[in-house]
Amino acid sequence: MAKGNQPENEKTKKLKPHLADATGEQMTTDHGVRINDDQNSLKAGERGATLLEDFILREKITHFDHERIPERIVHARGSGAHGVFKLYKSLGDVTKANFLNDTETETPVFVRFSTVAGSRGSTDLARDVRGFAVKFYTQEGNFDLVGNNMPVFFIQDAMKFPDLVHAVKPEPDNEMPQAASAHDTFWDFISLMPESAHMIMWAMSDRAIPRSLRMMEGFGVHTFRFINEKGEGCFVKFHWKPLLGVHSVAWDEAQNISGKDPDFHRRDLWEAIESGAFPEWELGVQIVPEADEFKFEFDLLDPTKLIPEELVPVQRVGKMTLNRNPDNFFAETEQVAFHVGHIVPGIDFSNDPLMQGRLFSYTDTQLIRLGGPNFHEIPINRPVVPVHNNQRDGYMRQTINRGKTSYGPNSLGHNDPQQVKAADGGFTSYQERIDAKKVRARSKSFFDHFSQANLFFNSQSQPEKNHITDALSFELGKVKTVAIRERMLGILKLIDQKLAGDVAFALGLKVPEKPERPINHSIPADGKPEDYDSLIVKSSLKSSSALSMANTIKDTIKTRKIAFLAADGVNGATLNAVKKALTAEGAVVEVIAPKLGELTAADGTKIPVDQSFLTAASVLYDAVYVPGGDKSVAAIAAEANAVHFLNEAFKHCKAIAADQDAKAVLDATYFGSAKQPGLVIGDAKKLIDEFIVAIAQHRVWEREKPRQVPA
Ligand code: HDD
Repeated sequence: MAKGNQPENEKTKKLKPHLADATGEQMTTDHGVRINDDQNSLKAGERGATLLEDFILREKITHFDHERIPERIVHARGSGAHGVFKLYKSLGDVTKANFLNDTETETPVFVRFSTVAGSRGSTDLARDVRGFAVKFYTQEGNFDLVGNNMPVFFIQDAMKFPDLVHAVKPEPDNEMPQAASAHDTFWDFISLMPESAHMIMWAMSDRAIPRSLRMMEGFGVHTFRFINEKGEGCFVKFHWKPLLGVHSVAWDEAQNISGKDPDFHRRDLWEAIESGAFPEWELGVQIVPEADEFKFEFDLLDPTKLIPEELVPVQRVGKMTLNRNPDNFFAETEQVAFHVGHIVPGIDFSNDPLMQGRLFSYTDTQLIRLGGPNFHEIPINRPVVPVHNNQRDGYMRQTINRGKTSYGPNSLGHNDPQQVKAADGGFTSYQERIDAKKVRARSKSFFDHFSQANLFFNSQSQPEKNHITDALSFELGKVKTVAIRERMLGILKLIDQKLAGDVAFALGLKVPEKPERPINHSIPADGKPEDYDSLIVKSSLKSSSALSMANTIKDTIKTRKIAFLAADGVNGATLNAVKKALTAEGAVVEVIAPKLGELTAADGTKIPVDQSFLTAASVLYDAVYVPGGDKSVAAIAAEANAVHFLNEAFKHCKAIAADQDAKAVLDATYFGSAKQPGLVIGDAKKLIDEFIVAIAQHRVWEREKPRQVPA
């Protein structure tokens, strides 16, 4: 079952009995009768009517009619992969969870990445939060870490989740726009929901348009609890840190990719795994002792807050490697059912009100999505350890339970299955003391909505700040109701005056002197509105370097896609030398030419062509190289699509390299061949070295400064 270099593990072995290969098999009906003809329906005579008795036709069409299941209400668009998790060091002092103690075992995982708002067939490059859900198949049962690529959330209480989702989904009268938050209902809701201010900064940042799913961070978002063998608890935040760094595309690029290849992220993940370039993340934990629960300026239970890494460092404790693509998208990626409530001994919930509400939602949604209470029996959802309990029956039950007893206690069946002592690994909840009044209210410690939004904005590099300003100007520019735009400017003013001013300028509006007080529905109808000014706390920490992608890893070109623009007469020696050097560093090179087939180099050698200018586009690559060779250079310089390719690559701040004698191609572009950052012109060795450094920088965002470019 292992494909190429994609290894087996305990979970993949368990999936084996469910695999079906169509190699040399005879065709049968679903009841096992061998089929003689499944191309012609049964008719009364050759030209006659089709007969109702044709059970082969009926079965085939009926199955087809029922092929679709309800898509996820959120996170419908997703891509999955199998892998393993290996612990570096034991966390035994804080948690008894076996997979976080044992450094020998490899724990199988299945991961599903997703966008949130779009439908199942929507584009990968929507400006959106990305889901980052990991199912650990541990020896003590499944642990699902159902997180996102952003560490905070829009709302503080799960009660508001349906409102948030209704607001961001396409508007109900005309079902527009698809997979986009740039519309009135979303910003109407956000402008009335000041607690979303911090998350909005993340969602308007480049984090919402990742270069690759392999280049995103992941976060458990909520504060969880760890429990050790002694029953002692502490708080924990989970992180995933990608070993390729955190990188994004430009917004203009994202919009183009959505047309050129809406499956861009899915394809990128699939191809990386198929080629053996397995994506890797380190698992990080921020541990907070219980005694420190109240030592922060924010409430640990508030999901709109993060713990700055300057205050509590992230300890990297293990590594996840995704090393196998699913065999069947529907059976695995579509049917996988994640649940925040799937925890194992040693891990527990906190009282974060968003988390508590999620605990109900995830089982409930699988019941409707996967058709009943037996979704845990679908192969991808089964734990690697056996399941025994007195749950029975229901739609699509697969286990054939034997014996008379399906209740406990019982004497007829030896009282099996038996409960397990805590000392032997039986799950027990953390014994938190609760002595409180039942209230529908929110803690005042949740009321500071702006300090971390401000901290996030302050922590960004200038290009990142520009992108946030542009994103807000774009999104609010698509909002038709001026009052909503103005209300949002009022919110932005509380985050950063200059940001509000710049967005107001783009919208042709003024920042309101006295911002409208956003309605806050967390206040009960008979309660007093919040004192708005008291919400504006300033964080003592002015900036946090982990929040800026400018500080990420920039020393590798592994898996980067580089386009070579060439035509007949190309200098084959330089083309091959540059290709060899880049691929040796782990990059992927594609030769793009006026037509498919082969190129004839100046020395007569043949060079295979990977794409033509018709099938390729610059937005699908990380960098471009133009090799020399008189005839090839003349052809590329005269090829409008090639010039457009380079112009776009330049606009999107990508590294561009050209041989000394290929300058004529650069001179045909709007940016020319004058010396500037990220533009490498030279010969062989020097060109290669400088080009590799430039690609590893990911983007030359500084190039945007003049911000006046065509293409
Ligand atoms: Fe959720 C799916 C992440 C809040 C209700 N959520 C879903 C998925 C991810 C998240 C990654 C996709 C899982 C997959 O790939 O199958 N959700 C989050 C995060 C949240 C969050 C990080 C806040 C910290 N979610 C949240 C709330 C509720 C839900 C407050 C409801 C009260 N989420 C759902 C759901 C989904 C879901 C409706 C849709 C499909 C599914 O569960 O299986 O139940």
